[in-house]
Order: sequence, then C-alpha cells, then structure tokens
Amino acid sequence: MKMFIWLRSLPWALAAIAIASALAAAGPDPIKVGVIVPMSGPFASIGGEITAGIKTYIKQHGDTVAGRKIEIIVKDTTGPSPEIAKRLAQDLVVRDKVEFLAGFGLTPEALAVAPVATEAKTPMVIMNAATSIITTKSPYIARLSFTLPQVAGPMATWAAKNGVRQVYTLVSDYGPGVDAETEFKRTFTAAGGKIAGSIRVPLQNPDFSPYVQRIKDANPQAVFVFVPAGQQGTAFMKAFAERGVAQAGVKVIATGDLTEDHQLDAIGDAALGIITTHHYSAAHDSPENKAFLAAFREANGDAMRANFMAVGGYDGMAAIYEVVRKLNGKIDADRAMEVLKGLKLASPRGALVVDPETRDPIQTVYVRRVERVDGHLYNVEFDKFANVKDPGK
Ligand code: VNL
Repeated sequence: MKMFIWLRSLPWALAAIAIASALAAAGPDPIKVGVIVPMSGPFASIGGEITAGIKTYIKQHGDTVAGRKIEIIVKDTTGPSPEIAKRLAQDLVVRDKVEFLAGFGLTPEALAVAPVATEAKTPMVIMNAATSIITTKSPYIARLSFTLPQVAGPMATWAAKNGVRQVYTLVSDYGPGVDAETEFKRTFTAAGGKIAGSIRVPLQNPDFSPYVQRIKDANPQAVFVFVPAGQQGTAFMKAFAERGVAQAGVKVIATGDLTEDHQLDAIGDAALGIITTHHYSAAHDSPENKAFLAAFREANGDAMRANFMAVGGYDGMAAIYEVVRKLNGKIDADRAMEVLKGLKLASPRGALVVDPETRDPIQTVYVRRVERVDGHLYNVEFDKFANVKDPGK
C-alpha cells in the first residue's frame, strides 16, 4: 500500500524537481520597478523623458545587479490624474509585486501614491515631482530631482543682487507653482525687492494672453515665471512675444522649467537672454554629463533632447541600483531607506547628496542664460549657489 502511494506520487515528485531546477537555471526572480508617469495626454513628454533617462542608465550599466535582473514596468497615468496613479500603484504592488515604485513627473500623482508606499512598505523614488511637501507624506519616499523652493530662492537672490528691484510673479496654480511663488517672494522681499503683482494660472491648458496683458499693463521691471516643463513654456513665451511685452522692456526670469532643454528650440529666439535657476542644463560642462548625453543619444536616438526629467530618471535608477547592490539583491524597505538617506551621486548635473533628514537632494543650483550654441539654444551656466537644501520645510 505504501509502495503504491509512493509510485503514484513519483511522477509529481519528478515534475516538482524538474520545475525547481528550471527555476534555479533561470536564476532568482527579477526585481520589478513600477514606473508611474504620464506617457500620453498634455504631459506625455514628461513620461517620455523620464523613461528615456531610465533606459539610458540601464543601457550604460547593464540590466542585472547583485545577480538579479531589473525589470521596468511603465504605467501611463494620462495625467495629471491622481486617482489613476493611485490605482496603478495599488495594482503594481499587489499584482505585479514590484519592489520599488518610481517615476512621478507630477506632484498630484506623487501625493496620491504616497499612502500606497507607506501601506505596502515599498520604497518610492521620485524622479521629478518637485513640491516641497511630498517627501513628508511617507517615510518610504526619496527624491532624486529637486524642489521648487530650492531653485526659486536662488533666482530671487540673484535678481536682487543684479539690479532687479520690482517683479511681477506668474505661476501655475498647483503645488510647485505655489511653492515657487512663496519662496521667490520671501527671498526677494527680504533682500529689499518689491512684488508688483502676482498671478496664478490654471494647470490645465492655460490661455496665457490675458495674464500676459495684465503684466504688460502693470509694467514691472521683470516677471518671475514658473510653468511646468513641456509645452507651456512655448505657449507662455508666444503670448509674451505677441503682446509685445519684451519690447515694452519687461525682462523674464524663471525657474529652469520654463526653458527646459526639450522645449527650448521650440520656443526659439524669444528665449534668448532669459535668465533661470535650475539643477540641470544639457550644457553643463563635466565628464559625467558628456557621458550621459552620449549614452542618452545611443539609447534614444537623436530626435529627443535630454532635459532635467531625463536626468531625474537616470539618477533615480542610479539610486535604485545602489540600494540593490548594498542589500545584495534582497530588498527590505527600511534597509533600502537607510541606503537612500545620505546617498551620494556623481550626477550629470553635478554632485548631489540625499539629505538624510528630509530625503531631498542637496545640490548646486546654477544661474543660466539662454544662448545659441552650435545652432541650438542652451541654458548656459554662468553662476551658481553651492549645497542648496530645500528651504521649504
Ligand atoms: C512638477 C514640477 C512638474 C516641475 C513639472 O513639469 C515641473 C510637479 C511637468 O511637481 O508637478 O517642471
């Protein structure tokens, strides 16, 4: 009887051994990274840039770390869509069993996913979303991009030091825009500057013409602008040119989102001379940036120009690789956060360190002027603020 049972179960035992050895031959499961970004809709270029940066990093460094293959799963929010982003994050952790959440081009989507990261205990790597408060929303968030207060403060300081006395502000009416406006005003007025007026424009499809007319009528010395990366920079500058505001003598100062590298040639000559502050320019002169730009071209072709979002995707992947390496392929969320806190990267933008307190990058903020170089427009760096922390918390 015993023998009979043994014989009956033998085929199953053999099958189990066969499956086990096939699994062993295939190696351990891949580490899945769920990337949540807009790949379609008005902010499609943001998802395109972030994923192109991720692809560049993997092409340059291989797709296996500590013996585990890295598998990227890209999910399109079509956003800004916080509800879709949250649902996608839940699917990624429950069904796909991702070990990292990453991407996040847009603040509302990052904020919606933060509770999912906390509940699932999944490290969440922010590759762009730049409202200061985001990293306070989960202990499992680390940001490899920048914050708006971090770049808007230096713009105000630079302007006040360089003869600008009176500024009108125009920002997009959501987290990063409000952050930019608040920090710009705070720093500029503390340095003795005057705010001539402030406008907040809708995030979705703003028609800039009436706002630009109001600025022209107020006739300030300069206008400080934050609009999200993508087509809005071109739309704003078009309205600015059509209403003759530049001719009226109003200067444009901005965070680098307005003149981001991917859009800059589309804005055209109207961008020449605009002064901005930001953490990355494709014109940054360093061996790391040269290697990054060459690898980006190789991975993504010539049609797309790498911008700060691409660098956010690239550096976010560098951070994930470092966690996998340090934890020897066994991801535990709390130990992952210990690796991310204080992490140092030799980024294409320059050196950065993730602040162990806030989990935001501490980095150099550059002052740049738009110039034509070899037939293309670039943000040419000419001054800088070293070791800038996020002043927004
Ligand atoms: C955000 C910040 C989005 C800066 C941006 O472009 C940007 C954000 C879409 O936090 O939503 O340039």
